[in-house]
Amino acid sequence: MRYELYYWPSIQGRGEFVRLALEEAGADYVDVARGSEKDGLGVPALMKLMNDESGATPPYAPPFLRAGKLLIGQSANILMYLGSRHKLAPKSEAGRLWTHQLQLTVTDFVKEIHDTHHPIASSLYYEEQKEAAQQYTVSFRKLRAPKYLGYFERVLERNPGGDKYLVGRSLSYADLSVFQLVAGLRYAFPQAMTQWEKKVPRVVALHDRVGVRPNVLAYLESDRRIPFNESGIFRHYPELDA
Ligand SMILES: N[C@@H](CCC(=O)N[C@@H](CS)C(=O)NCC(=O)O)C(=O)O
Repeated sequence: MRYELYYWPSIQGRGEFVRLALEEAGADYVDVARGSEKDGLGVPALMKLMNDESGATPPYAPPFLRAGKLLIGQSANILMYLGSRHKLAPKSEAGRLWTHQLQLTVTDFVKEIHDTHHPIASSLYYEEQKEAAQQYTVSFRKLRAPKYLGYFERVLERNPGGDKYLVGRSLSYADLSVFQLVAGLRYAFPQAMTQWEKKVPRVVALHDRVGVRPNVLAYLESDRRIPFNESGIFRHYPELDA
């Protein structure tokens, strides 16, 4: 089955957590909005699905994934689905729930990262909320980012299967997502991240381990990996990175 991923074509954003899972799994997928309009793809295809009033399970916002008859929204939900189909999560109920729990925590963290540049409203430009962004980011840098990263460090430390992966003894989609968090935070907050990383050596080692997996590495080096930029979740604004 060829999956159809629907996400904005010029940013990594929340779609990247799904792209990484599809790439690691070697899954057959089309990144719909990045395709050509001549082939019925591109942003119009994404908008068409978003505005479709006939579907009984409309997604709220991208990313969403078409898998045969299923149309699945919410990045954590998409990953839960891909995890069981592509051996990127344990089979047991407890293991599946735990991996999903970790992913929901990633989702929370992503929202707070987003709010560093959009603390007042997503509908306003960064330039219209710069002052509030600087205020918000003080506590993000001091408390929130270290707390989330420290949590994933503790999870690795306490994993009965060892500290190589977050869940058990093998890679899960949560590991891919923590890889993306580290890569993104390094881009957005290069100075602060140098300090945060000192306290989370297992998280950094996990990032390095995931980044050299053959499928992940091939993806990162391909033009399918959109470079970080100032339109996505992880934005580098030096004034926010004390
Ligand atoms: N919790 C959802 C959030 C989805 C979301 O906020 N998507 C963004 C793009 S990254 C969007 O287009 N939002 C439009 C909106 O919130 O109105 C997820 O993780 O998939």
